[in-house]
Amino acid sequence: MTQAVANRPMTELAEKIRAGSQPAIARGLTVVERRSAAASELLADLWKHSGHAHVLGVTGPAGSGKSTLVTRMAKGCTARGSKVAIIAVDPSSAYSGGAILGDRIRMTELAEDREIYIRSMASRGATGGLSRAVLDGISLLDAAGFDVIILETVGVGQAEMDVMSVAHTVLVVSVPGLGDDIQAIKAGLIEIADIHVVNKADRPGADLTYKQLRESLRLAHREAGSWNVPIVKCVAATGEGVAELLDKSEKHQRWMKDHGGLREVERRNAATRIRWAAEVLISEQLRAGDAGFDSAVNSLIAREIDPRTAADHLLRAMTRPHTDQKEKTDA
Ligand SMILES: Nc1nc2c(ncn2[C@@H]2O[C@H](COP(=O)(O)OP(=O)(O)O)[C@@H](O)[C@H]2O)c(=O)[nH]1
Ligand SMILES: [Mg+2]
Repeated sequence: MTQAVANRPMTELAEKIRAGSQPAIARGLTVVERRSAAASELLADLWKHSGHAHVLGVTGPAGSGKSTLVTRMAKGCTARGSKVAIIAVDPSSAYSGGAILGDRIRMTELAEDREIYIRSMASRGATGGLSRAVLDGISLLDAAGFDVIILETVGVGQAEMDVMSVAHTVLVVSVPGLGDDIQAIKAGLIEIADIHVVNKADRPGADLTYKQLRESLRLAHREAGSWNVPIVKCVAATGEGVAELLDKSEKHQRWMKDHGGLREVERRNAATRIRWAAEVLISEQLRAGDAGFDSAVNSLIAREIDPRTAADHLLRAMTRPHTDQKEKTDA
């Protein structure tokens, strides 16, 4: 299958993705996950057709009910007329064999909902690889015409933070009864939340968690005119509070649009992508085994030069105008 996908012209695949074909979307996401040259080609075709979807990030500790909540939200968005895609960035993602898969009724509901597309992306390789694959996955789904893309991540690690930085609206999920501290604060998530969710509000201690969150928001520094972060109590298991959550999310989306927030996220996203693409281009050139690189390696081992200076010299040599461009090598 790898070969078949790799040999097919990416332009053709991109067209099918844009037409919304689910098999094509699935194939495209696999290409993107493999981080091959074909992935760059595919993204080059899709990029100009993206930029329309609203990206919702949902993060919080494992077991807080994120997948359950995301399922409810996705169905709610669909009922409000949006096409929804879900990307779960979680190796233990409930969509691929945990709670929700075990919960036949809800999974069946989702599976029959052709408006909702679900994909899990787990980190197999490098940390950077995962966040890049997820960002490209978002662009792909965006170009495929999904109006809302919901990202589920466990709120730990740099990769998850990178992923959350591209979300237009970030929901941080807390639950009562995980000790005195609010998990969001412990995990350093308080400042990235646009909306706080106290899930499992059917459990004792939900009011306390709510109050603690409210207090920490009150104490947090807030610039004048900035978004007033709401706290919403939910019972994802029954769907209670989810409509309010979607209302707040829509309100945030409008606020972002009116206050230049969307543009800011787009700028950050674009800057990240250019930086990443440049890194790939540079390292492709550096590993080409040319004489300059080999001699820099030797100088470094001989302690004649330090790594940063060596890299600086190589980059300068690389960007000299008369330097021949090397042929693009496949990753
Ligand atoms: N009591 C209660 N349990 C919930 C609620 N939402 C989710 N759960 C349960 O919490 C467990 C973890 O849910 P899951 O959605 O997989 O959490 P995730 O790891 O954050 O994605 C599952 O057994 C859910 O059925 C809720 O609102 N109340
Ligand atoms: Mg989950």
